[in-house]
Amino acid sequence: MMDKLPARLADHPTVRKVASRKTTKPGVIDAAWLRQVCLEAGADDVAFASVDNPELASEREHVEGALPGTRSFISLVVKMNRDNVRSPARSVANQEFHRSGELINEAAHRITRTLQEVGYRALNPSATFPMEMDNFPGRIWVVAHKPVAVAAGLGVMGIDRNVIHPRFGNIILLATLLVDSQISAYGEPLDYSPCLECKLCVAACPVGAIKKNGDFDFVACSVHNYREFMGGFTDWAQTIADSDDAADFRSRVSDSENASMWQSLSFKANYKAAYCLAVCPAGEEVIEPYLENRKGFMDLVLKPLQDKKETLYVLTNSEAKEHAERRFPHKNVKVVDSGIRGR
Ligand code: B12
Ligand code: SF4
Repeated sequence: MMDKLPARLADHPTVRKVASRKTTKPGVIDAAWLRQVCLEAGADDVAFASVDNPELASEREHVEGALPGTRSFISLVVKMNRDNVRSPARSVANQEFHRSGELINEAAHRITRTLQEVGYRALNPSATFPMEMDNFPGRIWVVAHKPVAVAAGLGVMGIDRNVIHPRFGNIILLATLLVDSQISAYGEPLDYSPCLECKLCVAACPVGAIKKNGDFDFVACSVHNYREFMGGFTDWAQTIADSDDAADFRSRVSDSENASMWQSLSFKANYKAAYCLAVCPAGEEVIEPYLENRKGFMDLVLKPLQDKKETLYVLTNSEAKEHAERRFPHKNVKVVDSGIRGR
């Protein structure tokens, strides 16, 4: 039913065409239909949550800001290729993160298009980067995928603070779509955690970001792992500004570090680690080699990452510095600035 329109608008060819066609307003989205749409678009698993879910109260104002009238979340999972993520060759692991990010963003984009075409308002915030950098160093993400996935029943956060899917484990990426309609069935949280509490993630993290009790030092993680993102890039630029001349700059930053920064700026920003995901044996599709031979699994997956000669980035006087120097004396520990002011 249209508003009463002024004659100038009512006579417009577009308006006449639209007024003459029969339209039915879409109702509540059928969960089984939507699940099929998501799987066909490339998701490996999907589940739904309501914006009214009290577990997701933290997301409400943010998603309302992005899509006013959001009623439901669509939570997607895409598996990554396991041995790529596990490889000590960082170029291989990074390529896998980037490609999987493209796949999940493409799937989310297709699903959004389908929803739009049947008459819903929907959007897909970036699964990975870019994000809302005006808010940096605060919350730059539109929606936090982990709590939505947990509330929808796609997994539970393990000791490593990543969501572990009951079948695929945690070598996965997540995405969340927003839609302005209710969905006929919402997921329920799992009644167990797939995390085995084996603590391989604690042993693997080179800067000690993951604590045995499940605490997470996100500054330690972001200073090292995100050396070629946001704050790390700013510190690199500060180092250029602070250097007396080229020779001084080259004494502070190695050729390899400069070339790596160039790669991150030219192609896509590269992570330094993600060893917590790599070593995690949880999940029905992942666990068998670990159950068959736990020592063998550690030699094959954990040890090469621990043995890898690489530079670890830490803040001065930090627990991360102490941990890196004590646990990994064969790695080069480099003190840097976080590049972030006013946290
Ligand atoms: C911010 C962020 C980070 C930050 C903080 C991590 C964190 N635990 O929150 C840093 C830079 C450290 C990071 C690192 C990584 N991330 Co990240 N990250 C995100 C992001 C954008 C939001 C995370 C979030 O929801 N945080 C809020 C709550 C839910 O997290 P939390 O663990 O309960 O709480 C911690 C943080 O809030 C942190 N914190 C508190 N206040 C503040 C303030 C700021 C400004 C920041 C940054 C953090 C922070 O401390 C809390 C206690 O540990 C999401 C993408 C998205 N849009 O959701 C990806 C995401 C969580 N990351 C992901 C991945 C894969 C990684 C890395 C493996 C990156 C890599 N490729 O190397 C590492 C793993 C680190 C780890 N073990 O957690 C995946 C996880 C997939 C999964 N299986 O769950 C996500 C979902 C991206 C995706 N599309 O799949 N990440
Ligand atoms: S590596 Fe072990 S302790 Fe860490 S998240 Fe995976 S199952 Fe849990």
